[in-house]
Amino acid sequence: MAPLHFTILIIFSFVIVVSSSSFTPPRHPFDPLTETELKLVRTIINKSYPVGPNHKFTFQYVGLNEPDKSLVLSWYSSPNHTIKPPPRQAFVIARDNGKTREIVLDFSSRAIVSDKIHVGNGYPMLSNDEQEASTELVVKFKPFIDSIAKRGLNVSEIVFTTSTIGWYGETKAETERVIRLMPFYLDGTVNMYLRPIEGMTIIVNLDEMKVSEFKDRSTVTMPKANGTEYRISKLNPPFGPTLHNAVLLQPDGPGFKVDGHIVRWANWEFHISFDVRAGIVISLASLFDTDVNKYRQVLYKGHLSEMFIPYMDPTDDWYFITYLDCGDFGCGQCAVSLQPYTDCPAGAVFMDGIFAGQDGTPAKIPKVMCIFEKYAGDIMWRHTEAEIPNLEITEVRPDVSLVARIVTTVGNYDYIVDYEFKPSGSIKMGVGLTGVLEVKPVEYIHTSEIKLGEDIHGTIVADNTVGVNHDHFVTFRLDLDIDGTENSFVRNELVTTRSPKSVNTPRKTYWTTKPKTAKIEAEARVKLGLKAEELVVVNPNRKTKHGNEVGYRLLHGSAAGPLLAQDDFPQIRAAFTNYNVWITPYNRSEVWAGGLYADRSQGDDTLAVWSQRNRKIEKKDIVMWYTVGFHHVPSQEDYPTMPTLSGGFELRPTNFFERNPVLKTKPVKVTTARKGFKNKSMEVQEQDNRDGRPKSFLFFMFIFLFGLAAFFLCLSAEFQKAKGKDLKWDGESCYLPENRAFGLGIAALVCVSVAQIVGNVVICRGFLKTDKTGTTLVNFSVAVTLISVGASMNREQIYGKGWLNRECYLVKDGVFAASGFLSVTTMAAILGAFAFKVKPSLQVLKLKIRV
Ligand SMILES: [Cu+2]
Repeated sequence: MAPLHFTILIIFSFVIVVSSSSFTPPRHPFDPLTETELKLVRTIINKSYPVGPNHKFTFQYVGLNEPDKSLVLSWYSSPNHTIKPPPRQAFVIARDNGKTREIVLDFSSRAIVSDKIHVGNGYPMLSNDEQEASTELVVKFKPFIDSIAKRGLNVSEIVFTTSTIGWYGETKAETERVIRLMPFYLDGTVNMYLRPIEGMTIIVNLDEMKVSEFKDRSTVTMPKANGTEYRISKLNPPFGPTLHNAVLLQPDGPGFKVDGHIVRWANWEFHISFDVRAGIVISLASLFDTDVNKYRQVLYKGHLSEMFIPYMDPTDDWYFITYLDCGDFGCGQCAVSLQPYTDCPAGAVFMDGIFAGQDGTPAKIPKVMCIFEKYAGDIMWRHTEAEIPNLEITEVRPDVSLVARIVTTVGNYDYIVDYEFKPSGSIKMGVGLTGVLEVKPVEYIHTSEIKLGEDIHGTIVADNTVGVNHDHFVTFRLDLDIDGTENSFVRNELVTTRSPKSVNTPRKTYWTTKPKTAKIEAEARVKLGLKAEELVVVNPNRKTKHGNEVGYRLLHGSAAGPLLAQDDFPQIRAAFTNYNVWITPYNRSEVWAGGLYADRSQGDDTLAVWSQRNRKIEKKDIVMWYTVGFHHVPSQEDYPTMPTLSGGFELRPTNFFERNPVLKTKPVKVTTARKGFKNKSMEVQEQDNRDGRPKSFLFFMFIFLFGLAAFFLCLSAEFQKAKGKDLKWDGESCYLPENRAFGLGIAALVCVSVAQIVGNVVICRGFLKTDKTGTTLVNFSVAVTLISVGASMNREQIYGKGWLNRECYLVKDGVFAASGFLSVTTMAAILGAFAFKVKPSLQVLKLKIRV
């Protein structure tokens, strides 16, 4: 083949590889949308709608469109998941010139397959961008600047939080897409939440991006900055209490494997994903049962569905603070990067979260989720037997669990959400509340100053500062599939029974179980704590060897229900908290307990409304909804930051196994750590961004193909170079005609140089955490020198001039071939360094603080 044609072929192949690898579908149907997919969504939507300066179009939610459950299960149950996975689609909620648009986009056909305008109540999640834009608007708003000046404050020290305002019976026309901005004062503190500036009503219309209402009522005492600091570097002695360093020591490294988004640990296998609204999403959690030698289904899908945080102050500055955090602000969108060793212990594996910004451009929250093994010094099971003469037995197994964690900082509050898997088969959902209280300025510094009969709506926690009473309701959606989709919900009541007269006993009473299977939704709404009952999800089609229905029971945490009246507007919107537990039949559209459109919702699309349909739930694919509730009466210990307050619940196997599933677990070797000991697992592990792979592949191919081209061009030059027979002699001087090896040598030089420049400059500086480029530079220099010299010897050497000192020179056999070999080894060295470690490729967007 002619060398020119060969070069064209190489470049053509490269172009094909580039274009074909630009879109690689992920492997698992529940994998979160990748950077590439988000970009594709943006491109297709921008082409399909008149997006531009005169047509406001904003992305409010972009996520994976829930794949059809039956298709997912068919794929999942096929041997090695070989059958075709369900179509991969994105679900987009956008604001399109004042309307809410729902778009479903299919990736394989690269087409919009569904598009409709939402006509009901409520608005989509707020984007970070529009909240930031609204604060920038107000800080330049003249009446606001004047008010601040009137109070003798400095505008440059003001920061805002953005608050949704709920719904208080307004008609749909009156319910505009607006938010309220709440100003806080820095001036000597970074703990702005403890210095609110009250007495102002600032409303911003988000669609028009203008201040639609501004009122300044009064000046209220502002709490001082003194005592609000929480950074250790700024605090003064005395310090304490002193804690010794603690570490989980795993000399053999972590015991779990992360393959893409699939996590395997002990007897568990599950998929973990990130959603901008829910945060962590756990799917297809299965347990390996050694008795039957296979994985058994437990949880099809579990995640945060909604949070409800109503504050208990009905005055003008506070009445509207009744957040639906996940629906209003996005519990994933507000999630923060986790700090290695403090947010998550040594040995944790971190994963990034990728989501679409307001204009559809992908943004990343690095290390947004972590997975780690937890050894808290608990006992998994034990027994000491001392009753047998001459024999004492003690068997103890320490408890180790696997935790998937996310921290959502919704303004002042930090919510720690844990999904904890135990080898015994339990899954524990944990919610930790920490951060900063939301406070109200008052004139008092002591409880004795409070007027008789006056309600200050909270606790004086510092000078002029009241921590306002409030609730936290955190609702999980748990699509349990116990050994299959056909499940029932059993309320197993423990009933006090009088001993029958027929039995000769001095005992008057005992309790016994009265199981009742809930047939319809109304029978499965539970207010915890009212009676003694076990709540169990069973598979009535599967029984143990002893005839018990296999199941999972709910071990609930402290029971807290709503205290607002049923007809109060916030409670109508958050009616999903009316019961702690609900069971609904699986419905693909029933995901968000407060409604798909939570902001300014009117309570017509909540779990409470769906449940009113009273559908059949016996032997059906059912979903459990559980609300973790806290009534929070603030205390002085919550100031200036609050120690974590924890709650949660557990799903525990009940007659799921034939016996204790951890009976044969060997005792874990627990080692103590000493100074100077380097633990292998201490290294922070970072999950490679899977979406970075196509990009890495492109660079890989680029260098590989150019290296290969250089090799073949050198080889070709080797065969075509000037030979002794070409040499002419006029008696005095020598002459050599120009040869094809000259062109081939130049082409090889270009190829090897391009690959080297791209490899070293672009990749090594931009992507690699290595400086092992020295060897490639030596190789490269030798190769370039040989090829340059060789090529120039194949140029025309004219009479009287020759190549050097009027003498003609020929390239020795093997020089070009050796150069080709050197080119290949240079590229191989670069590729080796490349494979050594690839940094994530996505640009990290720094997110500003918001509420
Ligand atoms: Cu609280």
